[in-house]
Amino acid sequence: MTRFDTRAIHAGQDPEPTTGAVVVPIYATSTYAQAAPGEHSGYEYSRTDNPTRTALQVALASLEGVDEDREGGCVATASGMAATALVGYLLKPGDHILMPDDAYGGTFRFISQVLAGQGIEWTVADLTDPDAVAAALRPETRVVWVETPTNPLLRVVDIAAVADSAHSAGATLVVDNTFATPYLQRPLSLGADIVLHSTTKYLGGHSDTVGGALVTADPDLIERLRFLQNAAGPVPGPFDSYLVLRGIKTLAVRMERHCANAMAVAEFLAGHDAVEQVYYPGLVDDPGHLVAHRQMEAFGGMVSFRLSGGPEAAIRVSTGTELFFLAESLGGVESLIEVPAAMTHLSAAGSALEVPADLIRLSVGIEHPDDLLEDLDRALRRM
Ligand code: P1T
Repeated sequence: MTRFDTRAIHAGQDPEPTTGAVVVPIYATSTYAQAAPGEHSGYEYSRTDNPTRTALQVALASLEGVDEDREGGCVATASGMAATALVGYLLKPGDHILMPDDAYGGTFRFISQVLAGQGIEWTVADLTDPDAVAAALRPETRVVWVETPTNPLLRVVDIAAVADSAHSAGATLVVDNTFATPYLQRPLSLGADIVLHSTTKYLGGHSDTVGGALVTADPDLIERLRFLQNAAGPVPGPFDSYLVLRGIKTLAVRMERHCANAMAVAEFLAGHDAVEQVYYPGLVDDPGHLVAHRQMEAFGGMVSFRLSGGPEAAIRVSTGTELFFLAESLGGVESLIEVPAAMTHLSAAGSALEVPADLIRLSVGIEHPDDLLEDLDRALRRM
């Protein structure tokens, strides 16, 4: 098997056989002509399969360590939440999901407000604590849901340890790998059963599309997920599939710069008088540092922090930067700043996943690091 950076450019992306085009074409077609009823090229209808989407799925599976040598595969979806919804379709009333106490607000909203309404039980635990995981598992637990690093507190969960607990309880381990990307962390190799992505983020990488994906090495599970993808229909169109595939080609080089810039930003903030606390697993005194060091190649591009001045100061700083745009989402080449309690995690208000009102989250982009530090410094001075 070739190396990661090479597979990002080549897996599923052979030249197009008719013309030799080196870029996978955008197959803008809903249907495919058949020679006789049922006699087709392998493609019959684009909800079921589309060649641009197939290329993306093969590439993503390969990056998560599933290729020709391993069974399983990938289903690409219309958004990260559509991928979450497909996991939800695996469950039935009475089943239980164990959730982390820090996770993307939309994931919490879907589980607590949509799946719960269909009779699926859920509870929350600190998944960074192996004893808390063991205590929270029930005979009905079907899914243990891990995000690592978590959104927005950048907590690090020991995937291999939680995989052992989940499997001993007969549960499936789902790992949301959006923040780390397969370049930094490959959960299937640590025991996860399903990896979930919002490809909207680092995989797409340019804040120009919304998408998601599930990857598994389990042949039965991928068959079931493919059935659900086709039956429920939350598929990405060919143009969106193309954008994510194009983004993936540069994932390795972008992630190097995201990680280096985020480390510079985290160190700068940790030494700043106006900053009370910095959350970044790359800092040696961060509680997640050792596990992150073991299970990740580097520490990612997300940094969160709290100011000594409280929520008003957080609002002033988040509206005071020029290069960091005040916006939801993450993982694009441009830097973003946001206040999760008022934006991405509003739906977690009043719940066990509520985030501190004065927390600021940064998605550190790939601009020149000195410009980013100067931008933050100016905003912190003004507060
Ligand atoms: O936005 P969508 O592509 O549907 O992905 C949902 C999702 C899933 N998992 C994680 C860890 C996420 O961060 C997200 C989306 N998050 C944001 C939009 C955000 O700003 O945090």
